[in-house]
This record gives sequence, C-alpha cells and structure tokens, in this order.
Amino acid sequence: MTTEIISVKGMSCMGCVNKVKTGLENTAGVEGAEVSLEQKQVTVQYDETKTRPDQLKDAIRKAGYEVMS
Ligand SMILES: [Cu+2]
Repeated sequence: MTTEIISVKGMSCMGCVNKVKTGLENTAGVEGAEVSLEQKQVTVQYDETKTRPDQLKDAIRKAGYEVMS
C-alpha cells in the first residue's frame, strides 16, 4: 500500500469533496481517499500494483477538478 498526496484546485464545498472522494474510491486499486477542503488536498491510499498516481489524477479530473501537483 502506498499513499499519494495530491493538490486539487476548484473544490468549494462538501459536494465537491464528495465528488472527488467518490471518483477516487471508484477507481480500481484505491483503498481509501481523504479529502481536505481547507488544504485543497487529497490523501489517497492505493495498491501500487493496481493503479498509478497518473490514474488517480485522471479520476480527479474526471470528477471535474484540476490537479495542481
Ligand atoms: Cu462544491
């Protein structure tokens, strides 16, 4: 298991937080995602044999938000 911290741009409310969290948790290999609205940051725990940071970032973009890191 690996942890990746990703900065996300454009989240403004709990609805955004839930969209990003759900998008990540529906991604194969993701074990859990914690989203901080205050820090505009997502902490993702994932199985590095099943997914990669690029795919995590794609999931965030697909949810409708920009990735800064
Ligand atoms: Cu929102």
